[in-house]
Amino acid sequence: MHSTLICLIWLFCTMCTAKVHTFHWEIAWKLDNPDGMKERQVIAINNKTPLPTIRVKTNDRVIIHATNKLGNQNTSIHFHGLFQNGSNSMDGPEFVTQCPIAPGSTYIYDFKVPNQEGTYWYHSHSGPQYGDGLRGMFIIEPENVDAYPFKFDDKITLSLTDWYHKEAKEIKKTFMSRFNPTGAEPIPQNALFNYTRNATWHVAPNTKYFIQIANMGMFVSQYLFIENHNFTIVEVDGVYVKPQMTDSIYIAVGQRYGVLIETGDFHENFRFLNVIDKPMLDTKPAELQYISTNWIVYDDKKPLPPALENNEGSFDSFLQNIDPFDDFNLKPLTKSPLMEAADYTINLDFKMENLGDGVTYALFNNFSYVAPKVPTLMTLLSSGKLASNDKIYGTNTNTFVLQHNEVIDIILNNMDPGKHPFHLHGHTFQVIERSPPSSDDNPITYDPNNHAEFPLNPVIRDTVMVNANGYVVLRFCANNPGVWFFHCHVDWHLEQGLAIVLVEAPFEVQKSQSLSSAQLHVCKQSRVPTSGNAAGRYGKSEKDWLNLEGENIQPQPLPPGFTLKGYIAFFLCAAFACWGLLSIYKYGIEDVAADDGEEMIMKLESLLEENGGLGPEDTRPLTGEDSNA
Ligand SMILES: *[C@@H]1O[C@H](CO)[C@@H](O)[C@H](O)[C@H]1NC(C)=O
Ligand SMILES: *[C@@H]1O[C@H](CO)[C@@H](O)[C@H](O)[C@H]1NC(C)=O
Ligand SMILES: *[C@@H]1O[C@H](CO)[C@@H](O)[C@H](O)[C@H]1NC(C)=O
Ligand SMILES: *[C@@H]1O[C@H](CO)[C@@H](O)[C@H](O)[C@H]1NC(C)=O
Ligand SMILES: *[C@@H]1O[C@H](CO)[C@@H](O)[C@H](O)[C@H]1NC(C)=O
Ligand SMILES: *[C@@H]1O[C@H](CO)[C@@H](O)[C@H](O)[C@H]1NC(C)=O
Ligand SMILES: [Cu+2]
Repeated sequence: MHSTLICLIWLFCTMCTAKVHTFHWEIAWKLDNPDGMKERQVIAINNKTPLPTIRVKTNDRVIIHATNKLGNQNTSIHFHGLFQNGSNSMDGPEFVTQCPIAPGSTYIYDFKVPNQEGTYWYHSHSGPQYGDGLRGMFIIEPENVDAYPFKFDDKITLSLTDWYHKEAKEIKKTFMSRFNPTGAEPIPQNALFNYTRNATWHVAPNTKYFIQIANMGMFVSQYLFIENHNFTIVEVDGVYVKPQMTDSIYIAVGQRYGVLIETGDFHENFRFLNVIDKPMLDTKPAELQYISTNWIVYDDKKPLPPALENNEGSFDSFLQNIDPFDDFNLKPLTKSPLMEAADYTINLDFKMENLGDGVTYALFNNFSYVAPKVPTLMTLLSSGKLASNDKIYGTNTNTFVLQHNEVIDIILNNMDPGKHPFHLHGHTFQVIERSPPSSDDNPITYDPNNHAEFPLNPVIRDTVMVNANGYVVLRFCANNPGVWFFHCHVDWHLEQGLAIVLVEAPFEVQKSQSLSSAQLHVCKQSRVPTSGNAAGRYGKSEKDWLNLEGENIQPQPLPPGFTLKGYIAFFLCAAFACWGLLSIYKYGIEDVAADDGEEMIMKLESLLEENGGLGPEDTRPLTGEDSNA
C-alpha cells in the first residue's frame, strides 16, 4: 500500500518534469522536387516533406511508432549521436541492433533522451535509403531554457544534403558494379540547403542567432559561408565548445555544428553559400551544381546580389578567400582532460580493393563488412557465456569485443587517397591525433613510438574526418554496454563494407537489456532469425556456436597475378577505347555500358573468364543474402 503510494508520487513527479513525445510515422514514397530541377520519388513521413524536426529536452522520452509503408523496401531509423545507454535495440542499424522493418511492419522506437544537448539527426540505416530522404533533425534542448552556456535572441535549424536525381538503390547498383572498376563514387546533381535551393533567410538587424546545422548528406562535405558575417562555433556534434570565431565552416556528412551569427546594422542583402568540397569528386560533370547561392535578407525591397557562377574560377577564388577553423583545435567547454592511456587498442588499416567479382570493396584489415544472418545484438543476447568470444559474430563483421569501462583507442590508418568521415554509434570520442593528408606513394601511418604530443583538452565529437593517406587516433571509454557500429559516413563507402562492430561489455548487456515480443515480431515479419551465431547456428556446445558454415562473406579476392591496376587498364582499354573516358566525364555515373559498350564488355568478360573467372554469378549483394563460397 505504502510503496504503491510512493510509486504514484514518483510517477507523478517524473511526469511533470520529463515530457513524453509520441509520434506515429507512416514512412512512404511521395513525388517531390526539392531542387526545382527534377521531380522524383522521395521518402516522406505522413506524406510530408521535408521530414519533421524532433525537438525535445534532456531526459524527455521519445516514442516513435515507425510503420513501413514503402511497399518495396525494408527500413529502420538510427538516431545519430544519441547514446542509447541501456536501450541498444533502439539504435537502429539493421543487422547490428535490430531486424529490418519489413513493408507493412511497425517498429516502436522508445527511449529516454539522454543527458545530452545540442544538434543531432535521425536517418534510415537500411542500405543507402536515407539518400532518398529518410532523414531529419533531432534537437535536444537543455531542461531549463536559460541553461544554454551562451546567449542568443533566436534559434533556427539548417540542414545540408547532397542531392541525387536517381533512387539510391538504383545508384548503388551502378556504383557497385564491375563496370565501375575504380569504385568512383556517384556524383550528386547538387546540394540542398534546408531541403531546397535558392533559399532566403529573413533576419532582423543587430540580432544574435543560434543556428544548428547538420550535414545529412550521403557523400560530400560542404563549406558554409555568409558574406560580411562571421560564425562563432559554440557546439560540435552535441558537445559545447569554447566559442571560436571563424569566417566559414567545413562540415562532413554526419557532422553537426552549432554556431552564433550576429546580424549587423545592414540595409542590404548578402549571399549565404553552401559549397560542395569539389576535390572529393572523381569526376565533375558540367551540370553539377557545386556552388549554391542562398541569401540572408535584411530588406525585402532591396535586390539580391546575383548567384555566384558555378565554375572553376569562382570555386577557386572562394576557396582562396576562406579559412575554416580546424575542428581538431576546438576545445570542449567543460574541462574534459585527455583520458588516461588506453587499456585496449584497435588497429585499423583501411583500403579500397577490387575483389573477385570485379567490384571495388572497402577493406578494414583485409575484411569488408558483410551483415550477418542474425543481428549482432541478438547473437550477443542468445549466446550466454560465449558472448565475449568475437568468433561467434562472424568472420566478415569485423567485430571487436570490449571490456566494460576500459579506455579504448582506435588507430585508423587510411591507405586511400580520399578523406573519410568516421562515425561511432553510442559514444563520443576524443580526437587525440590527426595527421595531415599525404599522397598515395607516401601514406602516413601512425607510429605509437613517435607521434605528436596529445592535446590536454582534445576536441570531442562523434564523427571525424580522416585525411587522405593519413591517420586519426580516437579515444573513448567503454562505458555504454551494447553493440555499436563504427563506420564511414560516406554512405557509398558503408555499402562497400567500410565498417566494424564493437561488442561492448556483452555480459552487462545480457544482465540489463532484452528484446520485447514486439521487436521479435518485427524479425519474424522480415524472416530474420533472432538467435544463434552470425550464420544463424547454435547448439549446446561451444563447437556448435563456433561453426560458421553458411555465414555471409565477402567475394573471393581477384585471382593471383590479376592486379587492380591491370584490371582497370584492361577494362578501360578494351571496353571504352577512345570514347570511353569522354563518356565517363559526360555522363558521370550514368550506365556507360549501354549500346556498343555492352558488346565490348561481353568480350571483356569472356576474356576475364579465361583469365581465372569473373563470372556474373560471383556478384553478390553486400547484405542479407546467402553466399556459399
Ligand atoms: C533554383 O535556381 C535554379 C537556377 O535558376 C533553378 O533551376 C531551380 O529550379 C531553382 N530551385 C528552387 C528550388 O527554387
Ligand atoms: C528485407 O529484409 C529481409 C531480410 O534480410 C530480406 O530477405 C528481404 O528481401 C528484404 N525485403 C526487401 C523488400 O528488400
Ligand atoms: C530551415 O527550416 C526550418 C524548418 O524546417 C526553419 O525553421 C529554419 O528557419 C530554416 N532555416 C533557414 C536558414 O532558413
Ligand atoms: C570576422 O573575423 C575576422 C577575423 O577575426 C575580422 O577581421 C572581421 O572583421 C570579422 N568580420 C565581421 C563582419 O565581424
Ligand atoms: C592483409 O593482407 C596482406 C596481403 O595478403 C598482408 O600482407 C597483410 O598483413 C594483411 N593485413 C592484415 C592487417 O591482416
Ligand atoms: C551509461 O550509463 C552508465 C550508468 O548510469 C554510466 O556510468 C555511463 O557513463 C553511461 N555512458 C554513457 C556513454 O553515457
Ligand atoms: Cu568513406
